[in-house]
Amino acid sequence: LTQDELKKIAAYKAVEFVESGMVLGLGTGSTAKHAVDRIGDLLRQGKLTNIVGIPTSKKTEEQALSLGIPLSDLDSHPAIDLAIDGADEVDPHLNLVKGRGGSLLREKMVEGACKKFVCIVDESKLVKHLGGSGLALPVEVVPFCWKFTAIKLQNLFERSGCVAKLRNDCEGKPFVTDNGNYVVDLYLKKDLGDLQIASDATLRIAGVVENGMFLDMATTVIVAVLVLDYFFGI
Ligand code: DER
Repeated sequence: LTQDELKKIAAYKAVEFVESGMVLGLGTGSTAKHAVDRIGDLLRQGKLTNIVGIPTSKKTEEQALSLGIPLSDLDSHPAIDLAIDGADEVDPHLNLVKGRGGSLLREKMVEGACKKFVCIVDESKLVKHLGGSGLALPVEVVPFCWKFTAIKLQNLFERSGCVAKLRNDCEGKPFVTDNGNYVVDLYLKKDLGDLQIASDATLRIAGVVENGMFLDMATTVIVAVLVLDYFFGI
């Protein structure tokens, strides 16, 4: 089984939570893509009806439109029944790091409005502590004086050996989110300690829009694990 097949297994399992008539938060990323595809299939087969999707990115909006999933937004549907989305890291308390795909603001708005948020991952995303894997902890910032904001973020987590870097796109220009903002990625050498204190501290920096720490938001995490049976010749 490839990693993508594991992602697909987790995604299809999550879609079993979907019932006709639901308002659904549609996640972003390579794992959530499988869930959105599956929802489109079930709608086309008539096994699901009367679904409204609230996309968490322009990319997911395009995918859902191409599948014929009826779409709306938070203004029209402020209460969402169920969101299905991936994550970059999951700790044992179901706290998440998200945003390496750059959609963290709309994801956090949508998933914060859900009664149930099912997070879907392959086992490579499981960590003991958030931010400790040495991979990026994304923070969405306004483009205005982003360097000033990045230095404030770096100093905030100095004790964790933080290095703040502006995320660039494939052409070496600053990556721009669906909301016209930049992303500063924080690379930490030690875990963040109290996550809520860390998260709140970033949001007190005026140029910060949102961070990629999704604390106490996932109600369920589905992990696709490859179990290899070792048969020893006797
Ligand atoms: O950017 C995001 O928040 C994505 O959901 C990301 O966290 C998971 O993306 P993946 O399913 O492609 O690994």
